[in-house]
Amino acid sequence: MIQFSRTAGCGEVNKSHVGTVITLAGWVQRRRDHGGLIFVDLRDRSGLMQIIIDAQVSAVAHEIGSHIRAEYVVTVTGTVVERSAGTVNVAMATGAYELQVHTITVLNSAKALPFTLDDADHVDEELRLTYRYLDLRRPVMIEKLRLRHEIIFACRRVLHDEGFFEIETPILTKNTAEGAREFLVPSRMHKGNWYALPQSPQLYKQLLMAGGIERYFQVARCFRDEDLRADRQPEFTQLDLEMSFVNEIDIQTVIERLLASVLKTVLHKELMIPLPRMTYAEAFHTYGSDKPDLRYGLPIHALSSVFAGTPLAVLRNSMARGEEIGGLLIPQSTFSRNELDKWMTRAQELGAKGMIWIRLRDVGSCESPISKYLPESFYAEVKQYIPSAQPGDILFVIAGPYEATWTQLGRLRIQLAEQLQLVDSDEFRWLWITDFPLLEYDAQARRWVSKHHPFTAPQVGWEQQSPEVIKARSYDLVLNGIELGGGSIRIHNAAMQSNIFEFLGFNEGDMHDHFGFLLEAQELGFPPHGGIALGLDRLVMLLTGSTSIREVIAFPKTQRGNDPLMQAPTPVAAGKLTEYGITVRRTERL
Ligand code: AMO
Repeated sequence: MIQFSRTAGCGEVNKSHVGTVITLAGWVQRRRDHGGLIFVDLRDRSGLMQIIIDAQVSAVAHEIGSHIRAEYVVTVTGTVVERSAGTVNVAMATGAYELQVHTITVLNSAKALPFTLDDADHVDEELRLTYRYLDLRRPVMIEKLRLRHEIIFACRRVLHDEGFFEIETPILTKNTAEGAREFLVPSRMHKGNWYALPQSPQLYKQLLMAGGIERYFQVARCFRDEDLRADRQPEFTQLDLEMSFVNEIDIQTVIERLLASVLKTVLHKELMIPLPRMTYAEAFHTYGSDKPDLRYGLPIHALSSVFAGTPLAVLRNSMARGEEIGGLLIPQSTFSRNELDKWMTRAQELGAKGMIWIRLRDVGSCESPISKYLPESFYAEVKQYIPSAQPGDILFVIAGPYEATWTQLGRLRIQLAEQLQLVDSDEFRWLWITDFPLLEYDAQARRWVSKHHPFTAPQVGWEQQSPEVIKARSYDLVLNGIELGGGSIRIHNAAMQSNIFEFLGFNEGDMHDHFGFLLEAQELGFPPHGGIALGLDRLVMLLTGSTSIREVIAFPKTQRGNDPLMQAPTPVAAGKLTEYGITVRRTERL
């Protein structure tokens, strides 16, 4: 039987408690022993409260208090008193009060911790993840998980009010060719056969539309066996939704209303909707990316015309090959020669053959390693294409194939903005990117692959177009340079779906093996439909100002895909593998 009954949270103690007897329970954050008086900061989820154990008040409590240590779990009962004026701690929510302890009970002891909680920000992340439960005790982590809960709760409320049903879809599912690499699960009952963990509930949610559900959503766990980064985990959570009888704007509008409501209820911020929209072509041409960060400028400038008559062979030859010249203009740059050399190296690391820098001057020749090839009129010519250019600005110039060059410039733009501290971290810049290409060429596999997924509908006119110009009815939601969500209007017609599969190199047999159920459903009264999925971890990361999604996931994997707490993945006993009919070749390191 529980021997105590908690009557308040440590962080909730307020004026109304003064003079009353309350019972708190929590962890010992800090203990200071002043002989007859022991001060303890007691912590629970709600915050901190100072308790005083006075030998004069209770010798028994004082004796117990003299043995407790950091992270002991205790419960205390005592009287709330106001602190004297000089001892009020304004940094603490309950800093005007203290608890005069009558009784204290140790509920559990704690050995010395592997790291000090106050210092966890400086502790190796692997150690934090090994003892994640200790890490989570920190108020900053509890606050992140609280906000995550509030965000999910607000999403559920909005979607419920918008007429969506929350429906769970299977975790053990079929291996499909949706895009990312899947995690496989062996079947014991069907030896030699495998389930796949869903990389998203994509096909099930479409089948729910075939099932007449009309509006579905799910806080869905997704699994992808891909290289990990700060915003990627092998298992992550999507806010996934699908709607019937809608177009792109209908879906985007629901998301905008949802975001506005979440921001208002959770962060008390107004979101200006509708959000701005930009086509993929414009985003790529201006920012070298399909997820531009609009918190700063530094657009890419097309400079082939400026260099049309250049005597410089590298640029002339590049243009003769049909390549393009692009550049970034850094206003009033104070970069030294040494720094400029470093930027040239960075451009090469990003894949550029080389980079030219030019410091603009309105009189005399511009300063640059290629100054002797630049005409006196160079500044005036640049000014024609970049009216904002000023003497003292530096132009970074790269020549090469359009896609590669613009991608390199886009990445340089991000690095420059970081170095020049152009990013206002408090700002939220939302953006829809629309009109993506339907397909992209995978040079390694030597075939066309879907830019979004193979169920995305093409825009009208696609039958007459060649693969590289077909546009998709898809859209991404971008926040501060991070892809927060993606979705599309889907194909609901079997003939169109088979056609698209053919583009992707599926033969008749593959199509039926992988997607026979979908093609058949499309012949049995499939309604027009579309949807979107938001990366919930990414949303929470950005809204809480975190730098990695690992900060907003209770038990994330490391960059190498390990769970250092449970120590997964692990080898499995040979006997267990036999049950599944699996033998492992131990030639490779496990
Ligand atoms: P997509 O693959 O674009 O679309 O994923 C949607 C969003 O999920 C998030 N996300 C991730 N978050 C963390 N770790 C990962 N490894 C990871 N991968 C993706 C991103 C991304 O924008 N079924 C489609 C959606 C649809 O068409 O409705 C899908 O999954 O924020």
